Amino acid sequence: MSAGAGRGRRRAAETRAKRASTTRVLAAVLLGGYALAAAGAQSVDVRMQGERFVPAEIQVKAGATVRWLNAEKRTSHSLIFPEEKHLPETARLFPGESWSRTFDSAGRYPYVCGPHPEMKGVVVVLP
Ligand SMILES: [Cu+2]
Repeated sequence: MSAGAGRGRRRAAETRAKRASTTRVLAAVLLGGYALAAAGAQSVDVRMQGERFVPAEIQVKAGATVRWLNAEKRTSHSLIFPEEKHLPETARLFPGESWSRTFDSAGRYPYVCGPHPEMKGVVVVLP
């Protein structure tokens, strides 16, 4: 074995170490960016499926947007927030349609489906 080959192996090992540390930095940057995006504009989906809201209860942070997506084959649904009398019932959501609401204030926001009042859900908004 020559001295040159030994230096070559050391260089290769150094390159591998640098690549690994670059990967770690990139991963940290990507994860950090993702966490910031989640904190800034959290977006959560609730599916309307099998005449149920899935999940029926969700917890989000203030400022989050919740999107209800009708994932049925043929049934339409709507949303009513009975404790907020000033809010009208939403339009009927047909399969594939969705409706979104942004929750700016902490609290409990129960809701039901207009045509199927046994379909109930709640959005818990944390400060
Ligand atoms: Cu319904």
